[in-house]
Amino acid sequence: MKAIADYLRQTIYEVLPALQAISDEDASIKPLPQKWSKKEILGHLIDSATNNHHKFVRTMAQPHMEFVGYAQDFWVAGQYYNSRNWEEIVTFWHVYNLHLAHIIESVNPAYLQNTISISGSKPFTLAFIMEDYVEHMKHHLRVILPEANITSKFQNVYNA
Ligand code: NI
Repeated sequence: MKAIADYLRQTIYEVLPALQAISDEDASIKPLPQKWSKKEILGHLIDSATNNHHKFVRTMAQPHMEFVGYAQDFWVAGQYYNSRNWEEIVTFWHVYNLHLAHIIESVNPAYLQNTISISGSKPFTLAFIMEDYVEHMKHHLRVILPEANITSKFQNVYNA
């Protein structure tokens, strides 16, 4: 899984300077009342990180894991990401993902075929959800940084 971990770290370091260059004021702007600001999108990626952190470690612990989804819009609104400091959101997202890259890199290969179902979905392997996690992140980073030309190796089909 070193390739996926490297892919995650590479994604982070590719966009980090551009994220840090965005002002706190710009990061708070909501394009439409019902659309997420940059703070809220990166906040959603922190929520994805923490939910996937649980998925990764819990799926390592047993051959099959039944997990629950989460109300994404409520998580973003309910945590008031838009009134958080942008620099701190970026740092938190950055450092949290370095830890997830470490988990992905270090996972015992014997666990990679363990499976997880989310709210009754079909089972996905741990290897697949780790890969898909990175693609979901890229999908949202493209919205924050449309000019950054963020490319994908895989298709994001599972994480939303
Ligand atoms: Ni999403």
